[in-house]
Amino acid sequence: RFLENVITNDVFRRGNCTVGFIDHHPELFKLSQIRDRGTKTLMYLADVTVNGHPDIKDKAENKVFRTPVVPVSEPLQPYPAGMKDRLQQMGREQFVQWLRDEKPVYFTDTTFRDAHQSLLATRVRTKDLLAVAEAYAKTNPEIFSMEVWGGATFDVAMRFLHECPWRRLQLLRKAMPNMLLQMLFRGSNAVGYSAYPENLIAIFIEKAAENGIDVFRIFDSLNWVEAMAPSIRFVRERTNAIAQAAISYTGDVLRPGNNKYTLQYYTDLARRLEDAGAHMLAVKDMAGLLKPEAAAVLIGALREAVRLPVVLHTHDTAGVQSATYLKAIEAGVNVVDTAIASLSGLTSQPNLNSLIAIMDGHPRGQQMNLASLNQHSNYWEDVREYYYPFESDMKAGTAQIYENEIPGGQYSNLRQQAESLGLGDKLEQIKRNYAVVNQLFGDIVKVTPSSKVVGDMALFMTSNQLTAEDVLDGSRNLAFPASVKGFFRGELGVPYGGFPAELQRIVLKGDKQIEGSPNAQLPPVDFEADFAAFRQKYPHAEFLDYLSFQMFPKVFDEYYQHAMVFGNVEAIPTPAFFYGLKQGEEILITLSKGKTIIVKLLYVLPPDEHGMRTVVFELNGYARRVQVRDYA
Ligand code: BTN
Ligand code: 3PY
Ligand code: ZN
Repeated sequence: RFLENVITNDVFRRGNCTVGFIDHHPELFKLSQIRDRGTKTLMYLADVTVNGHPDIKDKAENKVFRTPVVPVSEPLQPYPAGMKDRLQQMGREQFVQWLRDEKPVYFTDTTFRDAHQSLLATRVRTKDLLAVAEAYAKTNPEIFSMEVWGGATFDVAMRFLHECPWRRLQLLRKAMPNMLLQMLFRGSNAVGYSAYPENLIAIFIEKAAENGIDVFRIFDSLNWVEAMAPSIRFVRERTNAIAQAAISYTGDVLRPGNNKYTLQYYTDLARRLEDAGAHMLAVKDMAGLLKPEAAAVLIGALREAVRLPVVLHTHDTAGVQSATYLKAIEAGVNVVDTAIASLSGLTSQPNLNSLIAIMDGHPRGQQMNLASLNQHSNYWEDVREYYYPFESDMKAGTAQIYENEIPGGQYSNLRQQAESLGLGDKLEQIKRNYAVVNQLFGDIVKVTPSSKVVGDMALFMTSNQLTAEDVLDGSRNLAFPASVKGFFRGELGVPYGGFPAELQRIVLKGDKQIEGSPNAQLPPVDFEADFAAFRQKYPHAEFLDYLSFQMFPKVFDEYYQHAMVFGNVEAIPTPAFFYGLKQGEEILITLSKGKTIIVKLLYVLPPDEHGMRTVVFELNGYARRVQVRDYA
């Protein structure tokens, strides 16, 4: 006999439960209330051992992982002064002026955010980041900033890793007190994929700063300054952090005949962002299109147009972006975005370690701890193996990127997306259609979420074998993807140069474009009433969880239910988290400071007549059995 509980419930297990699941099935949660953390952890391990991890499709049965070597750091050795200390000493106005005039070029390290977002589908867990955070902060205080938060990490942490994104930030803040922590912020879309009410944006920024963010990189997917201005203002007015406004780079400023995204376009934008109150200016080359000669011209012009420090971000999809950085450095760029060697290159950022090596002897180089950086790279080389199911199979840089203009993070996910739609053999067609859609849409900036709209449309055209002419043939009455309709309704704002009128008419089918900015339509959140209702429904949750819920209600609901059943799964080592345990395997799990459990898998019994399996563990030397449903 067994008691059914949430993990043995089919609906929950397949992730089909809706927001009302807890209300409708209180009986499923009774059992979990009384379980202690150790037992919850055993439940998790039993389930993943028997049923596999829902996120892992092709598990390599006999894979053996190397044990990553965590670079040493002396726990008692104090943190050397870093950029965070300098910011605090100088205050932000003086700090950015200092940076602007500094001779050496500085580096932002994206390893903890964009690098794994672009190479490993954002799946790197807090535990693996935290393991090296302190050592990194103690040995590499010359780094300008660590990009650790925002972008896709917020929803992926909850959705796939069952982790609290806020806790990740808090833990990294504590481990890296001397470094500037940076996040990627999508303006009025915050860390989501559509607009949120302005008072929610304000509170989100305030709480992000309170919990550790020092540098907000703010962008808008259509380079729409109106959508970025409120975020810049909130950073200035409600925090002591730096508002780094980012211009998303598209096209090619030096292309003959280019009359849309010209040098003038970029310098005008830069001046408007400076006027809107930005402390720093970034060029966000999300697809890696900025060529070396163009970088020299663009960075030079931006340095002249504004008085702000200038940052350059790129993706190495074409394989040649270090050349772009060198030209940008010679044109006066203050900071470039790079990733630790073993998580660099291809759709990620250029290689930090190698760049530092080639800057040795360069007038803008400075002494850095390459030996330490190389140790950290070795650590990540081994940790990266844990995440092998999330690798793309890209082997080398591609010059096709200049034609399709697909952002790095989207490019590495495209094959998987195509395969899941049964279009695995149509990848080349999808990439070509991506460029076709861009032209149909009037040549727009493509970065989250506008890039997703273009991707959805390219997949739609490919699966329905549509040409540009078919799309423009109003008599076909096509069922356009929802994101495409939303785009033409103006839900992401208005692209530079406006919407192509004919296609807009065809897609909207009589529906109207919204007036003004997308979130001007949204009623403000009534925090008092709404938070109270949230607490009723999620009694173990607090205000930061409420912000997670506001961003992603359904994802939060599932995350919460998972936490109720399995507890906090952050502490489980990554191989066990994704692949379960093998018979006889023993692992150590530190549940909290001073509470470490030793878990050994003894054996898994065959399913009984109800499809339930008993999994027998040893927990701190005592035999413990838990029951899970076998879904095979
Ligand atoms: C337990 O571990 O048994 C209780 C779990 C309570 C988890 C809630 S879910 C949302 C919030 N965020 C956390 O990190 N913990 C709480
Ligand atoms: C994001 O918004 O997540 C990005 O990385 C855009 O480039
Ligand atoms: Zn990027």
